[in-house]
Amino acid sequence: MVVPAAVVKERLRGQRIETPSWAYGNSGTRFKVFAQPGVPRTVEEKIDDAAQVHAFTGVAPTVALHIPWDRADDYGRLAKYAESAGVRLGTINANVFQDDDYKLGSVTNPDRAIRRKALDHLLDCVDIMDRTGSRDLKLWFADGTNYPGQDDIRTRQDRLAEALVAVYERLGAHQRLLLEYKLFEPAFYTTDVPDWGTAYAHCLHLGDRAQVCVDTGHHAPGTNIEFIVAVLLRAGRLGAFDFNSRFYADDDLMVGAADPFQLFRIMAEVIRGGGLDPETGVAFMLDQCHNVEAKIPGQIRSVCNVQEATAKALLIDRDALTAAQYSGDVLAAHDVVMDAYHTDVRPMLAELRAEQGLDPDPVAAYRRSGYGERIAANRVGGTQAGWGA
Ligand SMILES: [Mn+2]
Repeated sequence: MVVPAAVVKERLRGQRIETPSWAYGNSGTRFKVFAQPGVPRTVEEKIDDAAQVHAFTGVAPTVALHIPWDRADDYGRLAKYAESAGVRLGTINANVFQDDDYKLGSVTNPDRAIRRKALDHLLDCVDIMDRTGSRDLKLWFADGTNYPGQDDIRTRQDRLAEALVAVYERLGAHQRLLLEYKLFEPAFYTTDVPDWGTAYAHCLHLGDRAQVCVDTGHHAPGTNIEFIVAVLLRAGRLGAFDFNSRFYADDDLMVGAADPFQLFRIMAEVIRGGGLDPETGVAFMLDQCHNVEAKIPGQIRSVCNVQEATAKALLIDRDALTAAQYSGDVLAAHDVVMDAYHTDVRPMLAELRAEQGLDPDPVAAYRRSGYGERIAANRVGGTQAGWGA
């Protein structure tokens, strides 16, 4: 049976996609950061930009902060500012990778004092969560080694586990720890949390509120990410996505740009495993940097890409698929999936937006609004906030 559009739209209405504060600031590669006019000079201006994405899409009501890039004197006041702008503060992202002290690692560093400094930062982030009302603390560690013998692989796991326990014990009853993994970079020989299995093992040891964050750019080429999603959801440990696209390494390009079929396959497994149900608590976050394209419309486009993949995945005729699978009809089963993927869902999404009082084309509407020209004219002087500041 064809899935009715009303059913798909109802599920889409409930989806929430979080945007990252760092997407609005200047970013680049290790070769060059290309400055763009109108980038935020303060965390408040980043929040203003995030509010634009929500205003035009209706599904991006929270913005993730990165500490210390988004450090504020008064986080309670910052939370109020966000509310007045039309959004809320979301996930707190810790940063233990930018100090000289962390050359040989943060929480896995051989030096106890440096490990303590890193842990203190993570605990500070939980204090901030208490004040912002954030649910999730996202941890990504750049820790690793470049050469065989540089440090003891197993001892580094022990140090990591010790720090994670200390952070987990500090969390409030409704707060979660999201552990992100990444195959390589900046470390090139070993990374201390290189894959979902390592992240999962640490989370199992910690408890139910320790969950894995799947950054779609953090795998080896050819990795079947939807399989990881299925396994983690089955185990009740998929906490969040960091969505982005990759062609080669950790490219942080717009989600759905490099491989929209992969994004569809991921969303199909999310839906199959109940991950779109609000009670499951899977957070859909963007983790992207717009190095050469305009940032706010880049975020709007990304949100729309996630919605399109979700809509297509919702269109999979589950009854027909199950029937084909049980009858061993491989081609029919594959056809059911591909029929959904090949459906043009853009008219449905345009209709959904119109029903919600939004413009059917959020990127075009943003461009017409003149916001980009206004910030380029007004945000002069000062230093851009965040990365590279
Ligand atoms: Mn990430």
